[in-house]
Amino acid sequence: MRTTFFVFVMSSSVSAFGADPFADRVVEYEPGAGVTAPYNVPTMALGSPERFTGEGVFPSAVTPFNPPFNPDEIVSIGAGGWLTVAFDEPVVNDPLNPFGIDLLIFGNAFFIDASYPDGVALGLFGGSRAGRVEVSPDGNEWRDIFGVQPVGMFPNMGYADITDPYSLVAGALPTDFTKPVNPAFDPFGKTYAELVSGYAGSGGGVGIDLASTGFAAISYVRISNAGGMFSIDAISDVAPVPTPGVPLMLGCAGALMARRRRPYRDSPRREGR
Ligand SMILES: [Ca+2]
Ligand SMILES: [Ca+2]
Ligand SMILES: [Ca+2]
Repeated sequence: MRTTFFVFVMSSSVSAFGADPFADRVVEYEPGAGVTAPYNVPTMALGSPERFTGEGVFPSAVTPFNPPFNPDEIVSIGAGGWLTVAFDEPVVNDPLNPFGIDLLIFGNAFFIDASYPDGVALGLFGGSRAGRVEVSPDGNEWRDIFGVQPVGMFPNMGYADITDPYSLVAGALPTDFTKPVNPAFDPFGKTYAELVSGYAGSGGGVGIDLASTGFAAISYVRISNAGGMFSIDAISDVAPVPTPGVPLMLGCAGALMARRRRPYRDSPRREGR
């Protein structure tokens, strides 16, 4: 029971204190085969995913048909390469997270357009096939996320109010990069308007559920690649959906307690149980 309460208060601390939900530090980077400058800067995987790309080249909004591609936005990982990033605030396996998804990885996959330039999703291009995602609470003990590729469904979407999938201007309504797309949503054969509706305000991303790892929370993510090449834009911590009826003050008090304990950040030897 104590674990359950802890999970709740840690997740509340994120929203209560407005902590940055995105990966904060690069721990290790091995570019792998075929990765050259300028796509070899690992800090490009930190911070928020991109909403607008191609500045100075072909400025355009990030949509599931138009992924981020500028070298000051993404970092590439080739065969034999890996990238390890760390979060300042632990990413919690929170039962209040939508669809059980705790972590989102934003890459450079995109939909092939069956009806250019209308934006009808035919298939996915540029997803990883030999990628691997591992997580760790302390940077020492690692566990695999099985059955997940680091780059793939769902391609990134920067704005929720764009009607042109190749828009040259930004939208006015930003999507939420801490909200996963419903994994049950099937994008194929959908029009762009249906895709926007299916994303339901989410910015996309590959959804990771920490439940299978047995870790209550993690602070490290390692993305590796055994073949081909893909790029990473960002990694984010999913925001829990507030439970109606839970008094705000309970969440705040719990968050203060959780911050005081700081069990994962300052106790590297303590492993998730
Ligand atoms: Ca940009
Ligand atoms: Ca979960
Ligand atoms: Ca980025």
